[in-house]
Amino acid sequence: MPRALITGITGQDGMYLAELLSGKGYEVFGLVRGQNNPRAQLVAEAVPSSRLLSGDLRDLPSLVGALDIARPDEVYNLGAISFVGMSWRQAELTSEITGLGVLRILEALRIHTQGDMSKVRFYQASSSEMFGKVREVPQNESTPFHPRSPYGIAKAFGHYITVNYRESYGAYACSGILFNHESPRRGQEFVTRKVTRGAARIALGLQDTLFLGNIDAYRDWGYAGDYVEAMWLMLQQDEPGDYVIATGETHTVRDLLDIAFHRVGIEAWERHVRQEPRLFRPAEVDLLVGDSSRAREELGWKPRGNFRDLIEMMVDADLADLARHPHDPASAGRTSDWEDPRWAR
Ligand code: GDR
Repeated sequence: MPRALITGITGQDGMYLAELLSGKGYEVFGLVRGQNNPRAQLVAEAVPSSRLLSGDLRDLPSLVGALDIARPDEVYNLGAISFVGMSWRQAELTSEITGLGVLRILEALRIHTQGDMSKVRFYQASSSEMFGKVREVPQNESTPFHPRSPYGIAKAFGHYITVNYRESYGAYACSGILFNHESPRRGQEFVTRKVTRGAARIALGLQDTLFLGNIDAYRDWGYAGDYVEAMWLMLQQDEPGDYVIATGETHTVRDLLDIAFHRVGIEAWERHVRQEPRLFRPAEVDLLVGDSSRAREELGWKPRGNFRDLIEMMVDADLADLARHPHDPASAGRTSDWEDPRWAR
């Protein structure tokens, strides 16, 4: 039975990956941060056979300990502070976890394998945010990076340190440069889920207005369930490498609004949406669209479904969820603290 350790198992991707691997017969271990992490229960429900180990990407001994217990064949490093908007507010913490955390888990692996880093396969969750300011369209594995947020900069460090451990120590280490990927499990701070949740709440009369930032940004949005499959495929190749994972289609936040509001029977979303300067980012990534030819050719990977299906699925899931839990505090549509205008100074 192959064994895998997933950092960030409590996040959207961690949960889909845990389900995928356990369905393939893996023994799945997950690293969980903090005492009594409330999201651990969600993982236990989704993948009852998974085993959760305490550890933190800020704490090297805990990482070595988790590796010694899990004795994995594959390690997937998905743990990060992943919300770009927040990374300006907590730039140091983002660098510490999203950036230096990658070095720590690689170093823990070097200790655990006693230097033979080819023995355990390693996946690093790199991001299209590393491309940042548009240099070329579409973006592929050789497009230069120009990150525009502390998050993107931390991810660029993680990417390069992964490449460096491959080149320095012969690590079997892959970096997946994933473009945006969404699902009903997406956190409500991200724009797709904020919009699908907001449209559903407005249609049900639970909310009247949705506050957004820049709705002219273009993103290449795919389905998270497809993207975790690409992570696994990368680690099944003879040689490790870096791959862009994307749909190749790009849409604006406006397109997202069109589809989500249409799904709930509202055509004039403009009446319900207000753009607020406090929700604009200090530096924006205007246009992302990925060229995943390498993954398609070498891994045989391709995305299923399209953008409209994805957004409609998310709206339907939010409507169903709100019908079950209309008073769920997590769905109260409150302004989160990162949106507080005092941060904008
Ligand atoms: P992103 O995702 O930053 O691309 O990173 P997000 O959904 O947060 O933003 C996408 C675009 O929407 C614009 N936007 C808003 N975004 C949010 N969150 N809230 C708003 O109110 C809002 N209004 C407009 C943003 O400015 C941006 O242009 C995601 C994350 O999952 C990263 O961890 C991952 O690495 C990349 O995708 C690939």
